[in-house]
Amino acid sequence: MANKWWKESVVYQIYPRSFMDSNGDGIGDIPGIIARLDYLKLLGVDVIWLCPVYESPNDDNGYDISNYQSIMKEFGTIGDWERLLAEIHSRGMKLIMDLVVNHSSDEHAWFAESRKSKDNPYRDYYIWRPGKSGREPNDWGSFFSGSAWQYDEGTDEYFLHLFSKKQPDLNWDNPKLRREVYEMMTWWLDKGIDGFRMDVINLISKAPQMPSVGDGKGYHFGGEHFMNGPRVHEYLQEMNREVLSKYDVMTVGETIGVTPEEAALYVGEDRHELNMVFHFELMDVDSGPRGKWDVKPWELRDIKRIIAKWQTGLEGKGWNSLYLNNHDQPRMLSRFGDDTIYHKESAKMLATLLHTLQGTPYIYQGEELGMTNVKFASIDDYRDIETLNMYNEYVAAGQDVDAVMNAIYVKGRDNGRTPMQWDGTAHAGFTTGTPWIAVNPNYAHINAEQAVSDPDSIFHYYRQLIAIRRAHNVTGYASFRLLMEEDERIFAYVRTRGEEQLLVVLNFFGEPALFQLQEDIAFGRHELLICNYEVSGNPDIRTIALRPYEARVYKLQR
Ligand code: ISL
Ligand code: CA
Repeated sequence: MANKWWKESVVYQIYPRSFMDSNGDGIGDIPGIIARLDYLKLLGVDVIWLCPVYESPNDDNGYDISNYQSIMKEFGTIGDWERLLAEIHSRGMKLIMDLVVNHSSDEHAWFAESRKSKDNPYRDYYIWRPGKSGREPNDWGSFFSGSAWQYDEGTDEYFLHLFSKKQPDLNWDNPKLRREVYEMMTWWLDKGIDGFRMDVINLISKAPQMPSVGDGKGYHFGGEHFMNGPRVHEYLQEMNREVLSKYDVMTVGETIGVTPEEAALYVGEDRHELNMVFHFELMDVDSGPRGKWDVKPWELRDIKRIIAKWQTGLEGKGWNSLYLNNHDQPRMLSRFGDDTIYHKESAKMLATLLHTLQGTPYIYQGEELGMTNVKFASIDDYRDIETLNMYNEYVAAGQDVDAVMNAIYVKGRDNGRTPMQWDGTAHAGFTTGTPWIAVNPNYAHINAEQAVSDPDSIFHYYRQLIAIRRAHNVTGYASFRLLMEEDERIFAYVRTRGEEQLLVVLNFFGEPALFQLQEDIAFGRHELLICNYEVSGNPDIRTIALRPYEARVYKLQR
């Protein structure tokens, strides 16, 4: 596969609202980020992905944009943003911005025009339909509960919103809308940014007939009619031709419900669309048949199967993105590791997985400290619209409140949105005021100040992993082969590129486990690159007695 800078980068995701507050209003902001850039430089990341910082009424924390070319007042000014970009670049890092163009805010000027009349020039910037027998045009449900349609009295029609009713979907079938989006992207690129993360970009093309999907009762997930829709590749190729191809930038698309085969159509190196996509298969591994709130325990064999499928499925075709959590997901350590007894060991084990696969790793803020899920006592302490809407819907339908709260503890998006834990002082040093969402009470011992001062911390282990990636090209580019496929406790694999090989062995549980190589692989000399425990000599790496959550990476010389 061709060498590219974005294949050799490690990305750090910032959720600005929760990163660092500089002025005591309880809301993270751009000057706060600037003040912490040296921390990110010390960590060693190459690229910063900034979640939306645009003007927004914050129905969905900035994913509802009312002006794409201005900065949210709480976060600062365009001058602050320009300084941020310059400070990032002066440290040799890059900046990618969030592009949210499946929908805008209902407070965007386009929508204010669009709803005025059926013949307004902006009418077709959004998706309007008349009702059917006094009801919504179809039975699609919104990702955030209820119908995906909202009735608007002014013109007696409904508009589509796959997310909240303050996030009307843009109509990509309208060439004028597409032109506006490309001009806006160009405006940011000309300011010198290094790429985009594209929010739910595989939802932009809706099947024109927009048929109902259910049995006549309630609302249903209509994904088959808007995921990877009929014209999505046409639009992305146009965007690439008109905009992206003119710059040396990276792109990563968030794509709900894609398989490796579909992903290859977005990221295939000969397709001129995107560089990588975020898939959701791993994030669905602990969801039951009724979706994300229908929590079931994950199984290591499923995790192995999914990762192996994506590693081999895109091999030689396109590039993988690697993530174990983000601002929409529970904390990886609470979900896939052990956030109590083996806090440090399991966080390092998961980090080893993230950084030794083919693809570009994404670290979500606080992950490098081992930040964990949170359990707020009351629903009033939660802020996320998805969580609050679900709670109201389920409780109104008579579900047990404790069961609903438990689902929130395991899957709620606010788990990943509590403020960054900088030190052991009040509110974890995030703000001198009252934070917009409470800090996780464990900040007294889990915080950046502690981590930076402790050479054995998770933070310094991440630094080591990033340094290894930089020193050994094999870690990013090599091909993947799963070992001990059926084993229920150990995740082991070999990565190969030319004469270079890596052996990665991970114990995914809190009990000892025995790695025994069954496959026919000739090991030559071996060198231990990293381990989350002390290791004293291991002449034969065909058999390794692993301690709880032990992770080892060997470099093999054939
Ligand atoms: O994971 C999810 C499925 O329940 C959702 O939390 C999430 O909405 C989905 O992954 C799409 O995410 C993106 O678009 C949303 C925004 O709320 C998320 O923060 C964003 O990452 C709408 O813009
Ligand atoms: Ca602030």
